[in-house]
Amino acid sequence: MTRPTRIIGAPIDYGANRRGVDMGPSAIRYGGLAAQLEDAGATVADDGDVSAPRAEERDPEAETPSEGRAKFLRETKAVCTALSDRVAETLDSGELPLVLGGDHSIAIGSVTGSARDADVGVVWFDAHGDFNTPATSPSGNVHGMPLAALLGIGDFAGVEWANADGLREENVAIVGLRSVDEAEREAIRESEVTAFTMSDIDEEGITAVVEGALEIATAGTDGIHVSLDLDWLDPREAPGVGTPVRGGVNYREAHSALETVAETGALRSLELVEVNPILDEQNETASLATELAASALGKRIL
Ligand code: 6HN
Ligand code: MN
Ligand code: MN
Ligand code: MN
Repeated sequence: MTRPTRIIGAPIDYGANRRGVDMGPSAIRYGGLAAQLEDAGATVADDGDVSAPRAEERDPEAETPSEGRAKFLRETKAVCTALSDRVAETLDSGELPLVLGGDHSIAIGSVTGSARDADVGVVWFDAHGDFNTPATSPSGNVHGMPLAALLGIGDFAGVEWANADGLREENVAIVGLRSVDEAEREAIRESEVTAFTMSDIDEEGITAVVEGALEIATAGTDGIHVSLDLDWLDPREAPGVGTPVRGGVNYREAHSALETVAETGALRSLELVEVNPILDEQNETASLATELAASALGKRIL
């Protein structure tokens, strides 16, 4: 038995350095999302997309942080604030929000919405730490910052729209890490966040690592938000992503991980991000995203 699921698209690529992930929501829907979710036993409603102005019409530096760089901060704030409300409303109505990105900066909206009236844990499947701040970011791209923003790290401290009320560092687990910037590494180490690297998966296996991550995210919380950056997978499995990094998990490991998520019964909200159809092959990364969502919602072979 699955809860009714509501799809919410966030078609933006303000936070990434190459165009294309703004087409992710369309590609994922076209890849058969609704049918996959129905196979998983979910009833599906689709809210369409939150509205987002075209990047070309905007000045990326219109709003600048007090230190460092964060491109399209003003637009990211507007979209994430709207998304946050939609996610919170969806949960209020007893449905499970399934957010489609878009670049990973949209997690600021998804997680603040999910953690508005509840204590929430987060499992962050990603090649990257997404723990930069405007001051430490080598790129100024906000998709490298959402975890730091949600947790109020550095200059994100006290930034109302970006900090997640019901999220504590000790309930956050990153899984699959293999690309981290120098200052980001320091910040992760200094935090209470737990990071499971690809080496941990090599040594312990995917099941043990994901069980460890879920234990962290469920400890003392009302439920978990799963943020699935498709670059978590190896680029051979998922070529259509904004920032591919070799050495990721394979197809079976990815499914197994999301099946383990489903088994907890604790899934509260889910997002699929960083699908870039322009770089994809025959929409295979988007299709894979739909399959993984179905696994997270409890689809089984038998
Ligand atoms: N993502 N660490 C790099 C940066 O620019 O901050 C890459 C971030 C990638 C973020 O894939 O969601
Ligand atoms: Mn990411
Ligand atoms: Mn990533
Ligand atoms: Mn707040």
